[in-house]
Amino acid sequence: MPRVYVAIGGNIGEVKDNLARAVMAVDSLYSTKVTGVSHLYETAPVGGPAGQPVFLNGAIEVETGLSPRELLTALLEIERSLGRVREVVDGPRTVDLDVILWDGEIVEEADLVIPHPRMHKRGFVLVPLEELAGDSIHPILKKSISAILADLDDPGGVERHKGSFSPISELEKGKM
Ligand code: PH2
Ligand code: MG
Ligand code: MG
Repeated sequence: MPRVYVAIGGNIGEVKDNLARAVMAVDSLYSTKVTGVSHLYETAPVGGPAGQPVFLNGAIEVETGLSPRELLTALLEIERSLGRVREVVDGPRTVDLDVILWDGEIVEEADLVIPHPRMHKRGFVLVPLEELAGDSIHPILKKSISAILADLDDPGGVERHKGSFSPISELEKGKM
């Protein structure tokens, strides 16, 4: 099955709980397993309204039999179920789930572009992604994730979150 990477983030409400719920919801999708979860990072907002709260960002690795379009639709539904309301571009959100890499594939449709068109410029995507997929090659830039991150002038205020984040092992232990 294809190996897919999804960036996760949010900056309003109980962000960590919502991210954990989102990861579990992805794991529950038809024909889909979450096979890796990065640490979380506290990241300075990029774009959007001035003064919006700091984000928590992370990345997950997913194996799925769904198509890119089916996964996108499912992720948008999970965002909605966790209370996401789209008001301001790049503005505050409870949860954002973005498909960033799909094996070595390139998808270019109006509302679905993979690799994610801005991922290579964003420390808040690359730092957690590197934990899971440092050696994966970006199919357009033909560079590894680690090399793209190393070439980024300024990852822009990305600090490792001190608390633990292990939604899937918690799930397997029956705690959540
Ligand atoms: N997402 C955005 C815009 N800006 N900034 C941070 N730090 N983290 C994000 O996840 C983020 C952002 C659009 O999706
Ligand atoms: Mg996003
Ligand atoms: Mg999004």
